[in-house]
Amino acid sequence: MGVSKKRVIALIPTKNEEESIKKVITQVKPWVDKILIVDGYSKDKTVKIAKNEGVEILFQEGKGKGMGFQTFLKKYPIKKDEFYVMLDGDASYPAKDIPIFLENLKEYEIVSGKRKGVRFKLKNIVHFIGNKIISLLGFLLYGKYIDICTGMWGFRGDVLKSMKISAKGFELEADLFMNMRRLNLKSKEILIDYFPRIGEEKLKESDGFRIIYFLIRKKFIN
Ligand SMILES: Nc1nc2c(ncn2[C@@H]2O[C@H](COP(=O)(O)OP(=O)(O)OP(=O)(O)O)[C@@H](O)[C@H]2O)c(=O)[nH]1
Ligand SMILES: [Mg+2]
Repeated sequence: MGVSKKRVIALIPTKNEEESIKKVITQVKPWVDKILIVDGYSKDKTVKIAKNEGVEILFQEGKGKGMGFQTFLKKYPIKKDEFYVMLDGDASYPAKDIPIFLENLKEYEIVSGKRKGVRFKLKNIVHFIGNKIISLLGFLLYGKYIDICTGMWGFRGDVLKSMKISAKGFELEADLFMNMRRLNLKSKEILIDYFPRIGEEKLKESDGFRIIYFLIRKKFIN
């Protein structure tokens, strides 16, 4: 059951997360009324495992995490007074913090997780610097500094209904941030743990450049 009186729905985007999805579902379940998985054509057992856990699956149109979110906005009957929490299906985000997100959604229209412990391991240096550059660019172009590339967000239903998302892939979070600014939403960042993902990485360095280009293009071109 959700901690708030509002109905709470967890949204989990997945693509080939068979190694982690059961763990994520188990961690999320106690805090929400419903779990909805938006799947991007997983070729492994992700969908089967999720179905066995009694979770609803929405099969996305097109390719990429952003297209998954767009399908959700188009197909899912979002209600204005519901609360939504989105987190990745790779077990890198702390489901135990969902109640904090819900508590803040009573006051704020959009809530996002600021990741601590994006560690300075050699493997992660490119990620770390890339994340900082993207956040800095977000500040320079849109006037607010947040951890843009975070995969944990909370939204009120009415806010989701007013969002316009054009991102197809991993620019999704940048698009959420831009919607936050464009709609002048009352927002809050919450400090969260960030764990090493279970399973295979899907984000590539080229995605970082795509996100940067997206932030610039949307500001100056369309
Ligand atoms: N619906 C949908 N989800 C996707 C797609 N691609 C990735 N995802 C999911 O989006 C979430 C974030 O993707 P990740 O691969 O973890 O990307 P990341 O967290 O930026 O980077 P790493 O964890 O380092 O790989 C995960 O839950 C993925 O399963 C897609 O095409 N469609
Ligand atoms: Mg991840």
